[in-house]
Amino acid sequence: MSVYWDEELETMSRHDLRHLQNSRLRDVISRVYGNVGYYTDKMKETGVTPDDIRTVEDLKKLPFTLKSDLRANYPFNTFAVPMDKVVRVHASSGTTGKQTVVGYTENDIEIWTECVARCLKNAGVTSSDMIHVAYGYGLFTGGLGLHYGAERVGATTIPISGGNTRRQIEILVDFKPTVLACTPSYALHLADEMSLMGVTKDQIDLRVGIFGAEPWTEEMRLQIEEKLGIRAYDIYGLSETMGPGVSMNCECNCGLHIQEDHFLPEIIDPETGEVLPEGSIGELVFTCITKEALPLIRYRTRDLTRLHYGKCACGRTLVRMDKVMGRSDDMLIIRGVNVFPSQIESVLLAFDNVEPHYMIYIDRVDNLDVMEIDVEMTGRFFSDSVKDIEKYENQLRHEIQSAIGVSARIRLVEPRSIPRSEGKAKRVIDRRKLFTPL
Ligand code: DLL
Repeated sequence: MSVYWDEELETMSRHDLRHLQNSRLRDVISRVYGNVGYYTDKMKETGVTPDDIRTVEDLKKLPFTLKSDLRANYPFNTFAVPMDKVVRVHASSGTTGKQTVVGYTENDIEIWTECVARCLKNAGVTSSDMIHVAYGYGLFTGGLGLHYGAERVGATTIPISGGNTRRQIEILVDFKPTVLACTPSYALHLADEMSLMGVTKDQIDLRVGIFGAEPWTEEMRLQIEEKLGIRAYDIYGLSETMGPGVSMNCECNCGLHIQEDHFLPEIIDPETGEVLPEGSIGELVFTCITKEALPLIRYRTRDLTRLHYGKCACGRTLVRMDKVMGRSDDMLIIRGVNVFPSQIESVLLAFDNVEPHYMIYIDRVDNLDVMEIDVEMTGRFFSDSVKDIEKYENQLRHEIQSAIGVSARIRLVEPRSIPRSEGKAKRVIDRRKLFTPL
């Protein structure tokens, strides 16, 4: 049985793939130039015409598209087809400003469905599986994105959506789905609630998790695998390019294969916008080469990662991206030092008795940045070692200081005292009010 969903495209030689990308790129550039006033104006301003863009190497001549450009053209002005060709819209959550709206033609939905089906196949999902889709259904792309892909694979799909955790657990026990799709933080929440309800992993049949929509560390992946007795896979995507399914790791777990026949990736320096050499860490930028309704050109994701073009042991030739380290706009600058929440997570989760739930607070006191971290501990820790709390806090403080170069006040808190999320987790509260959202 093949391990690929679409062997021809997933294992195509780099030479043939480049050829396909070049021709799709030329096509999309002439479509946006002809149909999207925003791109016509921007290209004219930059002095670039569609004839200047012949191959992927020419991409760097084009200007970037930013989230603020989509907001300025809210809701539908960046669409490249008339509204009667648009069969669906979704929107991104808009936690830091007005939401952005994305649209799909029938063909866009077809491509999205195929991309998610490929991802599920990467994780070994087949028509014999039953998938519990606990991503939110609605304007968020997670629920419907996974749903269509799961049905395309032929798996039995449970469209449970987010929330009502106890009912979700009842379904896990009674229906016995084999695949769980939700955010990694919600997977942990489900595991915790299961243990509170006295449900053990032997009472469920889950074997695979399809987790994404938020950054999560390798340490967190291992904890989820242990708690739920599953193999946890990482699925990546963003509404602006499509939704989930832009990339996904395979059984080798050495990066997430990007569906490069649809999305052209670049890595740039987030400060200067300069394209970085292969292997550098920087901001991921995508050009959608097959989308019809919203084919974004050089869209700046703000996600930080690195690309690997070497062939993967699984046989796929599609470029791999590292697990997302965080977003350039999540980067905290604390007393001048750049800190990513994922670095803190890695340190914390290497300690025994630390639960994968924490909250980082940043304040400015007397013109000085102060970081405080609430770290949730296991119940066992509090009953066994009350006298050791101070010692443990000191150890954690020391490790954090040596890993990131900034000191933090650590507060060990009781089990279940950190708020749980049903969607994307919020782990940082910056009370310095240094920036006002766009
Ligand atoms: O989160 C789409 C999605 C749904 C992906 C379900 C995976 C699973 P947005 O709400 O537009 O879309 O948010 C996109 O979420 O730019 C990343 O910062 C983050 N993100 C998504 N997947 C991952 C991941 C969906 N696997 C933003 N790892 C992106 C890290 C992720 N961050």
